[in-house]
Amino acid sequence: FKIDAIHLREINLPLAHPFETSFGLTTGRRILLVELESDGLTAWGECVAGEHPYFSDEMIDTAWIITESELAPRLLDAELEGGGSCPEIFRQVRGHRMAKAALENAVWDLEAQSERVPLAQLLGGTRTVIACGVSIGIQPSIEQLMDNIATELAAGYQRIKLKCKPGWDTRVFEAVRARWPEITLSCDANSAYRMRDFDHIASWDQFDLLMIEQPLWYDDFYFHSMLQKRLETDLCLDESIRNRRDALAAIDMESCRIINIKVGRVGGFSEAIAVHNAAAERGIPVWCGGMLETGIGRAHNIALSSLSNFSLPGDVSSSSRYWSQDIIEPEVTVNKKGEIVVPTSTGSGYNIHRERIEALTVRRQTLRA
Ligand code: OSB
Ligand code: MG
Repeated sequence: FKIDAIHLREINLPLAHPFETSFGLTTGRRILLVELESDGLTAWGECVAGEHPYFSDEMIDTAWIITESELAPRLLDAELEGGGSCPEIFRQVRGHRMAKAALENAVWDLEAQSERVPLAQLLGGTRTVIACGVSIGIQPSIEQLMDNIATELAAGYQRIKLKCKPGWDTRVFEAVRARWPEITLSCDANSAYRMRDFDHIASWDQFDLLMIEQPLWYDDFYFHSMLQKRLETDLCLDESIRNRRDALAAIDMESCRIINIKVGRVGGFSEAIAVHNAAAERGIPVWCGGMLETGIGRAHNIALSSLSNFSLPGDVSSSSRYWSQDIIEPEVTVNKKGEIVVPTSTGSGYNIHRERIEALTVRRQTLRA
């Protein structure tokens, strides 16, 4: 099919609670949404790039420019078979994977609608429910963290991931393990450690963590493989994995034993499926990461998480953990077993709350074929 129009918009949405990582504090999000029109159908995509280039080198303003000047014109010119056509259409543009993913994922959504199948099924998903964990940001105090963990466990979440950094690590893990010796616990450093910290990180083997996520440089494989040799605990890579070849390199040199897949970070559903399959063939489990998405990105994460090798609880959690009101209906909810039920209706399975999006929009632009 052909895309008749692409609408870009920026919405500003305050977070219900601030989220702190080793690279900074987020209190609200500036989010680029794309809306595609094709033959009477509309489909949406969310760009997960942040306001600043701190998690990756992309940010909302670069994503906007690349989408407007390079990606949207190529998409409007193309004759598409489906979402899987996008990587080839965008191939000449290097990098900018989060910008590409927003458009590609919307095309997959469009394809699911036009074929009248659930998006999860179109992607090759087989799971009817997905296992959910939570990512808990760095807190002002250990007491505050303990309260948060108690709340999330009571809600049923299957895995607690603690954001950490030097000064918010060993002491915190000790306190959490003293109160909850048995829970499934992991940590995510977002690249906050260096080689001098190897012994320090090795001492965390005592906490029986499910994994340690991206402790070293955001673009590294080699030093993570050095570190993995020193640990009993499995390493997981997030930032370093940009595509299938990265996953193969990381698995081959044992830089990690688990992979976090974020569909925006790898450039869209096509590459996410390729990473998933490469890991599955080599016995490496994957899970779906999150980027503080609104319901549009969250719905796409749910569909992706229905693929079979998403065997560990992901960071896909309820809308209400992030937003006082989401921009989809119904909002994403998690049951008492810590699961999200994968929608079985056509497309993403959620409706867009257009009025709310209009009210939140601060910038817009339309491109036509
Ligand atoms: O590293 O997983 C990460 C949020 C923003 C940037 C990076 C990360 C995160 C999270 C939040 O951990 C996960 C979520 O959306 O729940
Ligand atoms: Mg991470």
